[in-house]
Amino acid sequence: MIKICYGCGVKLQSEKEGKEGYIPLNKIENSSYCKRCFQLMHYGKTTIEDVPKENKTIISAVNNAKESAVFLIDFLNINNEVINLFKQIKCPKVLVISKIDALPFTIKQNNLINFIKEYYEIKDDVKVVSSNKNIGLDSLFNYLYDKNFKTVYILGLSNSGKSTLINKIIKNYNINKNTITTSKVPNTTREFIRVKIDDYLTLIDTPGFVINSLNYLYEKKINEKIFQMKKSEILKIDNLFLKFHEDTNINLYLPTVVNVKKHFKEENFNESIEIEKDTDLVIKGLGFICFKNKSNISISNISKDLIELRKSVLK
Ligand SMILES: Nc1nc2c(ncn2[C@@H]2O[C@H](COP(=O)(O)OP(=O)(O)OP(=O)(O)O)[C@@H](O)[C@H]2O)c(=O)[nH]1
Ligand SMILES: [Mg+2]
Repeated sequence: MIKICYGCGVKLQSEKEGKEGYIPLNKIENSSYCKRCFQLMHYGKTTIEDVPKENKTIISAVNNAKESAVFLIDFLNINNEVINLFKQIKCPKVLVISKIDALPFTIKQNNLINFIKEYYEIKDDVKVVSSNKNIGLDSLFNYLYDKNFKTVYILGLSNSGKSTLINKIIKNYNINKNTITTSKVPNTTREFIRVKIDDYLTLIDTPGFVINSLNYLYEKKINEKIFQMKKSEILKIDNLFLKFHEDTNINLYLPTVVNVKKHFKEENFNESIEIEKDTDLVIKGLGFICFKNKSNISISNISKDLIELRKSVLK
């Protein structure tokens, strides 16, 4: 009989140690989790090989199923590439801003929703949740019933909080308390995992989409930092450098783990960018910087395809 790992959705196997789904032969009878999920749950890391599913494989599976979808997006990962993935989903769907507990106090939820709808031209509904703080879950749950979403694919970038959301819904609304593996490691969920919540609703956990990004993870409240940069000054953001060619006020929105300070040594700057006033410089997988004034900057240690410019979310 084929047994599936409850934590990540792959077929359990005892032949190839170091590969997906491995579980020692003597454990396969009594355990519902592969070695990788066991390691992730207990140690937060794994030695098992990681091969992410391709985005287009996930998208076509969802589109062929003709069911419905919840697409999670978190504040620091709102960018064109993720929105384009959302737009490629061709079934009834809702965009849900996850980890809303981490939103800085200065950003108002309703303004953010309106911004996303307008700027990215989203016709579908946009909602918010925090699985950690139990915010918006009843509202989302009722929404799925009202809209007649019965089999719902939970989609989003890796680490957007899909499995955590499903576990929270299981905890709140279902008597079966088995949990799916969640972790700080990207691509935790490997296959589609069907979770029957009740006679009406089934949620399907999915492997996260992967895009070219810096892959910072955050669980705590996002840091908002304000800097006044003078002409010729350099700002160091972890390993990235930004050189300012005129006086500029900026607000940075970054995970708390990211170190930001002025830097007093010249670097090799390879790219220049002109930025209009009230524009966000989005650095994929890291966060964004809102430029209050028209500016000209040079960047170092970051490739241009990790960067997007957009009208500021603060406006
Ligand atoms: N602050 C905050 N962190 C969250 C929330 N939900 C999830 N996280 C964190 O985000 C990280 C990723 O969560 P997962 O649920 O494993 O994400 P996923 O989308 O299933 O990731 P993959 O399976 O890799 O695609 C974990 O460290 C969670 O603790 C939330 O509501 N608030
Ligand atoms: Mg997952």
